Amino acid sequence: MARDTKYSLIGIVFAAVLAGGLAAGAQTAEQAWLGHGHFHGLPPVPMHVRALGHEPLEKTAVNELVKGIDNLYGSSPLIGGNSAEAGIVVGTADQVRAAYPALNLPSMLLPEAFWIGESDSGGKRAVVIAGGSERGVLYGTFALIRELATSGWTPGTTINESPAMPIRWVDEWDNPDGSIERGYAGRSIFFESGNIRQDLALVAEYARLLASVGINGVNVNNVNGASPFLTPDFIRGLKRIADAMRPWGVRLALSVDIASPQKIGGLPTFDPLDPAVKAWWTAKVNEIYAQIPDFGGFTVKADSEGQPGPASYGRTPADAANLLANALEAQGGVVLYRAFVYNHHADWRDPKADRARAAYDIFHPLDGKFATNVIVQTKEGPIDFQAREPVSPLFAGLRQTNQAMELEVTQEYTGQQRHLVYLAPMWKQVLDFDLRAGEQSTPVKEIIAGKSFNRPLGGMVAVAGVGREAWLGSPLALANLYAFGRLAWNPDLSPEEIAAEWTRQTISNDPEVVATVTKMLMQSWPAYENYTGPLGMQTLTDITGSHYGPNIESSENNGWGQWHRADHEGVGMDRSVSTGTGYAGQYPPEVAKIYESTATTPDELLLFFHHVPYTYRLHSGMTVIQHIYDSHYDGAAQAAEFASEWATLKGRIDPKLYEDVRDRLVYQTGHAIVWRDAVVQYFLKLSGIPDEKGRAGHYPGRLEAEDARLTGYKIIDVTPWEDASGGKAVSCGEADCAAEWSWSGQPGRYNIAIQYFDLPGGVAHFTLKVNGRPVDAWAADATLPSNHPHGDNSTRRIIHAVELKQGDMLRVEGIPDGADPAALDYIEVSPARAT
Ligand code: GCV
Repeated sequence: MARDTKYSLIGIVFAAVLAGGLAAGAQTAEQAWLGHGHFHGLPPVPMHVRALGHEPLEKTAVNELVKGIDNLYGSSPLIGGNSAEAGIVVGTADQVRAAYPALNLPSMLLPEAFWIGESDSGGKRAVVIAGGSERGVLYGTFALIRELATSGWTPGTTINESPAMPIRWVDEWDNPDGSIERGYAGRSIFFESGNIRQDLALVAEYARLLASVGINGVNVNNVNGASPFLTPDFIRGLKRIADAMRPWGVRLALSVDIASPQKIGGLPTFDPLDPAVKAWWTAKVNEIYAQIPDFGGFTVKADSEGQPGPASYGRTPADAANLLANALEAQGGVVLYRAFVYNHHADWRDPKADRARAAYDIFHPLDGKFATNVIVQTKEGPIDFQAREPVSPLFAGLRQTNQAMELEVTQEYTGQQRHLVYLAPMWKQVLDFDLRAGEQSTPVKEIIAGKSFNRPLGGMVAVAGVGREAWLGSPLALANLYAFGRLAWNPDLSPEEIAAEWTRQTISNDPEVVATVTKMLMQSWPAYENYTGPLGMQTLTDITGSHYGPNIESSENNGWGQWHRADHEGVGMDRSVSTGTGYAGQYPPEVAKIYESTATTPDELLLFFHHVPYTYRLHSGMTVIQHIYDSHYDGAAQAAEFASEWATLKGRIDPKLYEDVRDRLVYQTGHAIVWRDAVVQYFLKLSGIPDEKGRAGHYPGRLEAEDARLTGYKIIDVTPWEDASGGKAVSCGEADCAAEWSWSGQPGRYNIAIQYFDLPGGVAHFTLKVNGRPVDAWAADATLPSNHPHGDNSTRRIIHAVELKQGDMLRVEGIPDGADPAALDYIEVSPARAT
């Protein structure tokens, strides 16, 4: 990949403020980042497009150019013409060479590569897009649109790019009934009620979006429960999805259940070495290719979390992967075999048991045994998309096997799109991590690109989880999908520049808006890590439930193996070779040595690799327990900052977008406090060591519901206890209930926070009254997990600047509805800051 600006003429830079791209209405690719607003700046060259070829992807490229130019400059370009008229020329390298023989194109362009430069024939300047193939033409076109939308075209620029890795796919975990596993944006764009949806307009829009950042494959169905997708009816329906995506060069792939020959094929076995099973898969693959000639291939989850697998017959993952690979080979398909294979009934009493070891233990011995069209797909860390994990050692453990890295765009463990968490900085750390295989430089990005070990295939796959609610449910979450595509294309890009690019195209090109949004995005993952599970403890979320709110002990005393082993004395999992599970020894020696010792393990991963006392001093000089307290207070304060930073954008961006994101950030501020208080009070109780800053366990201005005068409300224990202040709340089993406190502070203006539980299955109503006068009333109408009062649904309402004097009566009235008992945790009264 190369990019150079031949001479430094400052070209036309389009910096005009644009109207918001995230407009309401139909769900389109424009809504995510292809809108580009309306710059109405001056175009760099005459808006006259000369198309040199007419293959389908070239036609798409020209259509996209027309749409992009229209969005940018407010008028459509003219199409056609000859070299004398052309302002933008679009074609394959061969077509460009024939039409512009004097132009100095690179001698070789790979099929997905493109070159963008200028021709100056007869004093007539044109911008030329030349693709290594029609696909390269399309990617080059999107690149030019991006360039125009973000910085404008600088005369003299040439851009010469090719993707870093061939596999750049998204996985969707969509089920036939239209639900989406770990999806947080509504229902499937592909399926409904056991069938393919009639209207596939959204699928085409999605393909546009993906192609615009170079993503070339979509695995459309859940890796769990995949067998129904291979029935003949379903395959005929899948053809329609493939047809809808094909104009953008996005290939369809499928998750398959390795037991399909038995489950839907009527065979008595699914043994990968059985000849009848082989014949079944070959026939099935041929049936698919008859409908979908450019079918991408299969993704497989086997012997994992209850999915059947080759282990049932004493066979290996290589046996299963090669069975499918052989069936696909003649047609050009590939197998993405997931290394997410582990025993979820592990013995938690066994100090040597360790889920983190599983992928390496199972797959490393099979290195070299996989067919050439198999790619082993490994999650970025050894556990499961936690807020922080070390890089999976398997990337260095497979040197004769193609590899892909799996990431999650859908924010399963990272706030489920209700929290702002821009994940590109985390992914970038993983991509850049040098595993030092063979004592050579082997950063993960080069391993998965096939460069380190000279592999023909490899890539990046993201579980995307898009749905029918604005793609990812929350506007700023789309930066993650964008960043995934950009990093899979070029892992050397920085998360900041990607964030700025996305902001410019989606929200505004106003430099202050770009700076503010970029800063917020960049701060969001560290903030989330701080107020959830720092020091490599993993996320500390409810791992047996929603994966959303806090539930610290849910990781312990069960077979799922996400243990952090917190006890009265200390915390962390000993994964050293000398005294622990030996996991650290799975890394190449230079890295293994770093993780083996507490002295060299970086603070942010200390508790992933070591069990230490709470009084252990980190490299930062702070004790572990004080770090736990501080990071949670810091993280919650950082989350509150996002709302303040966003407030500075009022009036500068689309008002609907402004309000939507503002409300989300206010919610996040409150939920970060739920997280902070849960983790802090848990470790305070467990360790018995006070917070040296005096915050843990002391909440000035907090008035507990269980201490109030209650009418109708009954006191309940909340489970887990740390999810409610003091472990208790009040719940209403009557038609209406009230909790009342008398205020004993100094007269003045106060903010009053009401912490309540917003349960699904009903819309409870609350009113705050001061001396009988209503000051606020609201409905508990959010959609949050857990059907009992829990950190998942604990929600904060803040009423600002209420005048109070000593003796005032504060009363919260709750009216339950359906399954929502208007449960209340506490109120907190704090001085209103003078503004
Ligand atoms: C599709 C995690 C998720 C599961 C997911 C699994 C996987 O365990 O919670 O929902 O299943 O990962 O990646 O297969």
